[in-house]
Amino acid sequence: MTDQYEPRPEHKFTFGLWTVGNIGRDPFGEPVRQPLSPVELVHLLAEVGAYGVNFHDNDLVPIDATPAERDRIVREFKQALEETGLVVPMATTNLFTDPAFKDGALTSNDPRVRAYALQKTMNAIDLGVELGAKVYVFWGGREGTETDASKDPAGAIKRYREAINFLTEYVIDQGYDLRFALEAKPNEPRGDIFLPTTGAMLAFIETLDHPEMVGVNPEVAHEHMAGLNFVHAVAQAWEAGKLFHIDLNDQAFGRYDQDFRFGAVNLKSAFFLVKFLEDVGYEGSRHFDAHAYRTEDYEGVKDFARGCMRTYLILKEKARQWNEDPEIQALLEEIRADDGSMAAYQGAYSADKAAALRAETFDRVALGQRGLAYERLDQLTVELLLGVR
Ligand code: GCO
Ligand code: MN
Ligand code: MN
Repeated sequence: MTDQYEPRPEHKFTFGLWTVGNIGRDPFGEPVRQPLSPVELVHLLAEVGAYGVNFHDNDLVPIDATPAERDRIVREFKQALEETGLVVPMATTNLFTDPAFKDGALTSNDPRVRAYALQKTMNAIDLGVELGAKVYVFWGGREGTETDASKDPAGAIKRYREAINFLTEYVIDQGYDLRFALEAKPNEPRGDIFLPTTGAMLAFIETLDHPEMVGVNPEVAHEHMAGLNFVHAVAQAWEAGKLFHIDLNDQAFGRYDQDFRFGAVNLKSAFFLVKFLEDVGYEGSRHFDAHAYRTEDYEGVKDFARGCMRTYLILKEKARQWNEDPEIQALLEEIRADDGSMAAYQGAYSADKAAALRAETFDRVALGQRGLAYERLDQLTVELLLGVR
């Protein structure tokens, strides 16, 4: 299937080892796919046309590997990267699988667990940097509670801040070229996770010692689990200069954590997301943090990965059409019309401006009577997406 929707390196499509490597275990059922090694997964990703591969420390190096085993694994992985041309733009730490982290890592009540989590993260940062990562993701999957009897939620934020401050200093101390991206999620695996939305993360970042080194990694599914508009979360992050990374997938509102193929559920919001990223010129990875249905074998996993990228590229083409559609653009021009008569009241406050504004008269009734034609605009969008324009 060679056409304009073939992925190319400049599209910056990346997948985590844990995404195409997902073996289809769920709370009710055993794995349905045999695990593939990191080297095999790199080759699978190269075959489907991905640009890069990301990993948690333990996706690559098992938690109980000896130093010699670690070195062999990293050597073989580097060789696979060289053979395929894949790069590692992002890395992260697994602070959630091991039972030691059952009550969180950086916010655990146990100071030994917090210290171990810091040590594990320093080692994982070293590993990520060794393989070329420029972005380091923090997803606090277990940083939360089932009962608020167990933890002081304000104290937990303080612990989290202290840990991120420690780790930014570590990065500076090592002279690494690495930025952090914080990933919010409202729940799963904890009953409630601290800093549950991208907006909460953005506020938290401003309280850090090195806010300039820290941005966000918003994920479609996570905002949709919370019933929120993902495009708005991404736009706020972008506008704040904080969109360092993005996790693309899909998710029906109000369901369990589904991690579906990008565009599989909410095509229209996927369209506005792609349009936003392309319109503003976002230059980071388009990272798919999703996995194939449990019904699939590895051919199905490839279909899944190809589908994520292909849908992104189709939506990118649709965004171009939308931006060039004369009827849509004429409507937008009408909607955004500005005859300049209010220019004197815009921009920064001044006492004169305020006095002039107070003296102005407005036809409030006429303002309320004006139809805005958003029905037509949305229907044109739907028809364009359905391929009849
Ligand atoms: C999830 C998260 C994770 C993180 C990953 C990288 O819901 O499990 O999205 O997949 O993105 O741990 O930090
Ligand atoms: Mn997720
Ligand atoms: Mn994610």
